Amino acid sequence: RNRLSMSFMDRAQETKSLVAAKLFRIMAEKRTNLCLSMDTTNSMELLELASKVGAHICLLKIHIDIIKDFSKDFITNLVALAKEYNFLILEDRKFADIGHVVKLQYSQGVHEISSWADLVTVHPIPGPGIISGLKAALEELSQQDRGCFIVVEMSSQGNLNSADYKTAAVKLAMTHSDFVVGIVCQSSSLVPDPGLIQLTPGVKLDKGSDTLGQQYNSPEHVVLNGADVAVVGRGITEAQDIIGTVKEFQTRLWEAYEKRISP
Ligand code: S5P
Repeated sequence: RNRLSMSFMDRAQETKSLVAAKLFRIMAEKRTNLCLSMDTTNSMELLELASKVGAHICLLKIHIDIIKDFSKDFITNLVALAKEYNFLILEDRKFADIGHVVKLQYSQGVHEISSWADLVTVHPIPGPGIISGLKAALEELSQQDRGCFIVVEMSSQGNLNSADYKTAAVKLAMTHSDFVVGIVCQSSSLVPDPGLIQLTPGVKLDKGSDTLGQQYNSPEHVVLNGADVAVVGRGITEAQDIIGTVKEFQTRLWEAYEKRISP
C-alpha cells in the first residue's frame, strides 16, 4: 500500500522498530505531526519552551553540542518533560564517521547521547558501518527503544546529495529498518516503505529562505510532498506569539495530513 494514503495508526503496524511505532502512536493520539527544533544555546530557555509547547508536538529536536551550560540535571529535566507531555527526543547529531568512532560519540563524552535520546540523525556517507557502530553502543547498554533517521536529502541550497547517493542511502535505510526509523528528505518519492517515517525540515508558514542557504516551504507543501513529521525551528522560536504559532503549525500540518490520507 501507498504510505501517503495510510494513517499513522496503520503504519505503526508496518514498522520493525519499537520507537518508530511509538512515534506513530504519539502522533495519532496527540493529533500532531509537528517536530519543534529548538536551536537555543541556553538550557533553561530550552526547558521553559519545551514545557510550554510540549502538548502540541510529537518530537522535540535539539542540538546538544550548542548548549553552553550543559549538565546532567538538564537532561534529567528534559527527559521528565518528554514523559509528562508524551513526546520523543531527537538529538540532531548528524553522525558521519566510521563505526568505531560513532559508537564512542553516541555513548561517551560529556553528553552520553545514547542514554537519553530516543532518536538521532545520521549521515550515511561512511556506509553500513555507521549503523553497526551505533547499534554496537546500544548492545552494551542493552537499550532496545532507540533509533535513527538517515539524512538522505538536505533542505539547504546547493546540497551535495546526488541522485545516486540518495538511492543508495534509502537502500541502507531499508536494510536496517529495525534501527532506522525514517528518512530526512524533501521528496515523497524517496520513502517507499510505509514503516519508514519521512522527516522534513525547512518549514515555515510561507515559502522562503534564510541568509545562510536554508530553504523553506509551507506546511501544506511539505505534507503533500510526503512529510510525515515536519521540522519547524525559527518559524516558531522567533515568532512573537510562540504558543499561537505552535498551534497554527499543529493545525495546518494535521489538516494537511488528514487531507492526504482521506480517500
Ligand atoms: O536537511 C536538513 C536537515 C536538518 S535535520 N535541514 C535542516 O535544516 N535540518 C535541521 O532542521 C537543522 O539542523 C535545524 O536544526 C532545523 C531547521 O531549523 P529552521 O530554524 O531553519 O527551521
